[in-house]
Amino acid sequence: MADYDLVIAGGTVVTPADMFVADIGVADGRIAAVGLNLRGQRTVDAHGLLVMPGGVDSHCHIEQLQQGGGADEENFITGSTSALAGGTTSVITFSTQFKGHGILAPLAEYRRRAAKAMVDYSFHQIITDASDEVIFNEVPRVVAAGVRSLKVFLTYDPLHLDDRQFLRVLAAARRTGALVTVHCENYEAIRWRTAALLADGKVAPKYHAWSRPSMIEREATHRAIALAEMVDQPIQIFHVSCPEVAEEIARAQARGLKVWGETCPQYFVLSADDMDRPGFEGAKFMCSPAPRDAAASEGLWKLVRDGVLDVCSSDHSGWSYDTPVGKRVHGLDAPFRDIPNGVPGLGSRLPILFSEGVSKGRIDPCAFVRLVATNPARLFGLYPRKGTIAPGADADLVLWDPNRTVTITNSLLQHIIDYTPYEGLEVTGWPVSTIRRGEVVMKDGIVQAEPGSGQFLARAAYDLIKPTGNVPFGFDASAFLV
Ligand code: DUC
Ligand code: ZN
Ligand code: ZN
Repeated sequence: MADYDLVIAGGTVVTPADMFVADIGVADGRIAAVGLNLRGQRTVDAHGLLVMPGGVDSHCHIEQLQQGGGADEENFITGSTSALAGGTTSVITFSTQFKGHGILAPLAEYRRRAAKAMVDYSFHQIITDASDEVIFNEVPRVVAAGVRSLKVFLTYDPLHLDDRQFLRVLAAARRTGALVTVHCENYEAIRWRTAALLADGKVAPKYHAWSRPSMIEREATHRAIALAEMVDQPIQIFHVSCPEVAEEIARAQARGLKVWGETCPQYFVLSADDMDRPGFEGAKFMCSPAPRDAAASEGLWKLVRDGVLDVCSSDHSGWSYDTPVGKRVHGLDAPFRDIPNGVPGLGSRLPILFSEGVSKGRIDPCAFVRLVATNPARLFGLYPRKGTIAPGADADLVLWDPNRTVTITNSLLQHIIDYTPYEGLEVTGWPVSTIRRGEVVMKDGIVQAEPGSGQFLARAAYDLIKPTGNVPFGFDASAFLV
């Protein structure tokens, strides 16, 4: 008699801590047992494959509402398809705010759009205008609804916050028990350098990197950490591009601060030179912070191994290359300043990291699992439901062929964006099948999942992001509504 709805048989199970050959028994969409000789109504043969937790992509932009109406090209159906094709089963995307407006109405509209998803999903709430109404009334309501992370930009028009506004967001997060995630680049320094570059006629995509060298990211990271330390508010630094930025995080961690660092595949395999292609082609590689160079990429791996950077998300932010709404929205002669930033990466995240990390011997499979699934799940309050293989966890799994060599082409990634910056990149290691809550939703590249079958992941309060209790002079300024 069958004890389980589904058994994944004979694979090498990779947990955050261990690797062993075992069967996984699934009942009611959850892992019910990890053992030997399990019997299920259905069996998936995993001999010769790795069986890993489904990826958790804690930073991706899907169908994000845009100023002036509309939304990002990548929608929740195509975004889910790409994620599942690449072995990712949960995402955290962004509900945004437009200056002068609140956050409740866009969140309601965003939830309506996300209801089509086939991956499980949660949101970060972007704050672009730290008004009294938003900070004192709306943030507590949004956090109570399970959106337990706020995102701020220290640069970008019209998104960026000045230091005073950033402090108000940090304080609101401390009062409500939310994490703050931060895009760290110095707004004024980028504007100043950009003006000089344009005055000198340096307008091509490659000058995007020139406009925002690494010290611009390092300075903002240092400042974000200092202000968060003063408020005693845990933060995650988004998309760290190079070691000198990560070293700011390492110093904070050594002082016992709750500061975490995220990086992304683009910082391991792209460089500033990619933007120096003929004509407009360089726009395909344009994201912020800018990719640096090979030495920076290699240096990031050491910081991953040391645990300073413990999450690798995609920062999927797709803008098609050949459509009028994407990279060329302001024309093929647009100066770098006016070209939308971002690269697609939902479906390529796991293959690139596995190949560059595990196949090339830089990290072991357990470290890979921690980087792409366990650590993001823990940091964002989804663990142990997500991010691990253990009884009681959702049966979100990816069956992985560690020996399969694939040359990445855009069509394999199944996103709506018409290009990938990784076209032609050879990777070793590829997802064979993806299982979401016990349902096989991808097999051999074919995604079959009902639109709307993804679940909203409301995130309750959790200990990891509690403040440390250390405030300067013992005075907790966040207790005052200023
Ligand atoms: N940088 C961001 O901060 N967000 C999306 C895309 C990008 O390049
Ligand atoms: Zn960012
Ligand atoms: Zn982003």
